[in-house]
Amino acid sequence: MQDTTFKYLLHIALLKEVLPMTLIEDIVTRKILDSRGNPTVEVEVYTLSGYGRAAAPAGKSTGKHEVLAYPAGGIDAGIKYFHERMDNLMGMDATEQEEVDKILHEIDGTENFSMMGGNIAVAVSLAVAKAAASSLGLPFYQYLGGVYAGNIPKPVGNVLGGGKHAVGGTTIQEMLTVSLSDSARDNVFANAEVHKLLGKMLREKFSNVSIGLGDEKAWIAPTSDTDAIEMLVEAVNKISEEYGFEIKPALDFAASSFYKDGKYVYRDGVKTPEEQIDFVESLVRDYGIYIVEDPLQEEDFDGFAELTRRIGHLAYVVGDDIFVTNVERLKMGISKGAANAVLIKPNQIGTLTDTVKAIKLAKENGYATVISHRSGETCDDSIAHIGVAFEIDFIKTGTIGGERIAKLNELIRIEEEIKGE
Ligand code: 2PG
Ligand code: MG
Repeated sequence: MQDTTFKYLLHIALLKEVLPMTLIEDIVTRKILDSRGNPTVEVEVYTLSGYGRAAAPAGKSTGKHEVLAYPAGGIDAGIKYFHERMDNLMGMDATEQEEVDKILHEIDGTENFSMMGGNIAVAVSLAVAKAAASSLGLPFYQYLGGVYAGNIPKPVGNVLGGGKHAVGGTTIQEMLTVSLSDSARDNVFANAEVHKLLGKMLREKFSNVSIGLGDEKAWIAPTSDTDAIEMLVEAVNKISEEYGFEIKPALDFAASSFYKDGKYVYRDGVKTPEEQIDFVESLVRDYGIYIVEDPLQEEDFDGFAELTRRIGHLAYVVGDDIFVTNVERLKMGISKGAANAVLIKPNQIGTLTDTVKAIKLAKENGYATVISHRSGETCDDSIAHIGVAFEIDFIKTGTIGGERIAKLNELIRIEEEIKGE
């Protein structure tokens, strides 16, 4: 027998041996706590030779067009609904992610996961992918991205905020720091230093008031938006100088959450949509804001397009609530030139396959990508792996706090593995 034929037959024999190892044997669901003390869902998927666990996060400033996190009856109703139908997934090959996600859509049967809940779907979908990776003995990022996966996204971290995440804070939901060195470890540490320095600056400025932390562990202080931005810029510049690499300021307005009756209602004044566009443009020009996320409300595609025309060459204009990780909404944005970057949140759309479709569409059209945590989180670190696997540009996941550093520390570990340091 020729050597090559022998190798081929051996290969087939081995494959036959290996394949059953990735078949789904069991699925376990449970309620666990999220970082706000609310129940969320955790799912475990078992194959003969592996296992994957994933948990869903929870948004507070959710987009109107996201899939529903849970059905009308709440998390228990969603879990019950899934349990009664999860036999459909048993025996499926965990490496057939698209098939698995198709079945999840079929099990639910609605456009927006309103029967089972997008949070249950996303936890199952991610747990299946992690089980497949574990069955094949591969790190999750490498299973998803292949041998060339290796770009570590730059971390974007919320350091001072308000909006729906912190009553009494700024109107703009998040003031963020973005560290841009080539080292993931240095970036993670530098962002945390910006957080620390801002805390010190705020305690000095507001010596008679107690300074708290919001949902994402960003500082809350009774400051105006523009004062807060000035402090952010000062802190970012100081740490940048100290660390010797670029660190930039960024903002997530989450503008839908303070858009009322056709106007943007700030604590210290009201702006028309035109004034809001001018305001955002001036912030980018005057303060060098590097990323502006959701600067306008979620239905204003034309406003996003106008703003992108004005500042798209200077800053990333990121769509979160406007796109909700949904390819149809993203396509609409692309056709109008609305935004030049997209926020990616797997639980906004409900499955890994749908998430990857949005990432690919964005990349094909030259949009930058930002993978993101939610304000309510667990220690699940899937987004760190997805970020590396698909060469995503940025990862927004806080700067401190157990549920945030779960992702950041995982980036450090992945970097070590990739660079072999
Ligand atoms: C956002 C997110 C995460 P939430 O608006 O980008 O920071 O908030 O999870 O509450 O939607
Ligand atoms: Mg946002």
